[in-house]
Amino acid sequence: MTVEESIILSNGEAAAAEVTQTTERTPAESLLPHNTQSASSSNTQTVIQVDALVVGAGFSGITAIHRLREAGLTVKCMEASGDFGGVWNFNRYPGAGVDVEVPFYQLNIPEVYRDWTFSERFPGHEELRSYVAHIDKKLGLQRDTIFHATVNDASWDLHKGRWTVRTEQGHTASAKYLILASGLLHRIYTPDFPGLSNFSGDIHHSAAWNQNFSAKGKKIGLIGAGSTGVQLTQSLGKAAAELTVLVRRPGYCLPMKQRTLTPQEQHEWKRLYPLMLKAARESHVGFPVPATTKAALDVSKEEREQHWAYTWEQGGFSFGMQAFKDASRNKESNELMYQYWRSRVASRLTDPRKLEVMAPEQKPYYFITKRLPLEQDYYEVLNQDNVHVHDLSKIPLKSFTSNGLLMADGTEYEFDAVVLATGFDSITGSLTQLGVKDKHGVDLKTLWADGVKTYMGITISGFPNMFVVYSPQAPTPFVNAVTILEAQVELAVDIIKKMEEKGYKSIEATKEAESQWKKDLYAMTEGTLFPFTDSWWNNANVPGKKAEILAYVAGIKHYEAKCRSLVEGLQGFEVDFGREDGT
Ligand code: NA7
Repeated sequence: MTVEESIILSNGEAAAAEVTQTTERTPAESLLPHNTQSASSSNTQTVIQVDALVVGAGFSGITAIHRLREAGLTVKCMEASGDFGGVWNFNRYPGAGVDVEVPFYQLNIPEVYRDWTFSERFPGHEELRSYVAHIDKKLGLQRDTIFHATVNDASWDLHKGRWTVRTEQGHTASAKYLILASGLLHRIYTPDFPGLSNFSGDIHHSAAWNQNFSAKGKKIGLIGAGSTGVQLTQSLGKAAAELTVLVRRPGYCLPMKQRTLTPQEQHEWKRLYPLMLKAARESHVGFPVPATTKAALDVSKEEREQHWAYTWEQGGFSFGMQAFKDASRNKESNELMYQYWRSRVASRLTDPRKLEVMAPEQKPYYFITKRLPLEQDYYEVLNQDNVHVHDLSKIPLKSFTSNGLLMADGTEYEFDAVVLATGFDSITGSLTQLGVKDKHGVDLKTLWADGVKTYMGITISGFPNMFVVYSPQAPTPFVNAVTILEAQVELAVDIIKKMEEKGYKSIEATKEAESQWKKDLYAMTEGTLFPFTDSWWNNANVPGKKAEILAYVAGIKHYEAKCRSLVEGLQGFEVDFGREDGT
């Protein structure tokens, strides 16, 4: 049996009987289908030899497998969980779904989209998992994927010019190229709440949902009002006897305008998909909407309100994406936008006390400088008598008790369950847990302790032939995920193709190029309101992490054009040409 065959066998049905589970599954993993197996004795003893190794089988990993295969490389993907789909394997709470509308949250691969239709404008988590299963079927991804393979060590062999990658379960792989596609919002963040372990009721994080949990008739406390908190409020508020939403800062929610989609209308659109997806790629945030060329302060109140009303009715992110051009730079313009938003909320959230928490007169942070959640009937649910709102910014949480929560003013809440919608150790959290070392043996976690350093967001000095996709220091946090990950994967694969064509041994970003990239990133936000708001966009959501600018705010079109101009002549890289004479 060849090495390749032994790996295929270890992922296929034939091997199932001889495979044993070697690691404990995390709470989230225990919810997953065991559709493939953990390390078997056969694959722990052989070293997997491939051109490219991909870490992570979410949308970015899947795209990387596909594009690397197209480029003629041999590729394997290692995935810690038991299935494809990344975040959609973990986000299984009631009401979970994507805030990006069809057709923009899908891969730009005709053989995949040709015979797939979604049932709603904003698909839910179950449908997204079916979609991912469809991609797998179309592209035959399983034959190149090893599940339950948790990468915990990767080092560069200077002599061989290859990466050696190991997993917790005992796999070893050797690859010329390493592609980290480990995701942005994957590692759960549970704040260090005092007395958390004293609570005797159910407690779970949104991304590790207990499928046996029923909210019916229960008293529930929900911490968090980001996109996840909003979706959970909408579903739990309808089922629970009582729901108390504990809010530190409210999300500035936009109307989703969800609707069902017919196969017929998608059939019509499909002819236009190449154009639509190209236009998304050439846009600012991954949606082909016209940029607003006017400043709010240069037009009349009537014109402003007409524009806002129009974009509001479009639904989705339109209100934010088509903001007046001075909204993210001028405080007065930003305030006008906020007050318009607040008036729309006030027309629905009629309880004045709740309104003052969810849309206060004085805004707690600038509009559009933090992810805008989408909502369907959030404010109607908040209005319900069984739904309560607690303002943590005024009365913080003191501790968990055995029955619920004790607040700083002595108020006690009794809950049957507490749900944490507190977000993720985002952006860097997954990358720094992989045990990836630079060519001198220093872990990425150590190297990034005082701040993220990359070149173009996709390469890192000291890590030859390694590429990071769906990554920091790129437009990633604030744009459509699929658009940016496709752009980044294609950039990485184009560099690899160039190297293979020329027979180069390795490529590595220079320190100078890296530090210039960071300077450019900071320069872009100068004069904007983004640096004034803390959130996961700038790593400020987890205490102890270094808060910094991590988004390339000039947008996808600008980013890709800039990267392409640099990649063209391999500018900012040191190249090992693999020849004695250095040619
Ligand atoms: P987010 O957007 O990071 O939201 C987390 C929420 O949890 C947010 O309301 C936080 O308040 C709140 N939070 C976090 N820590 C605490 C503590 N210690 N006490 C009280 N409240 C806290 O995560 P989501 O899961 O909603 O969404 C993540 C992304 O997934 C989203 O942006 C989409 O791109 C998809 P804060 O606002 O920090 O005051």
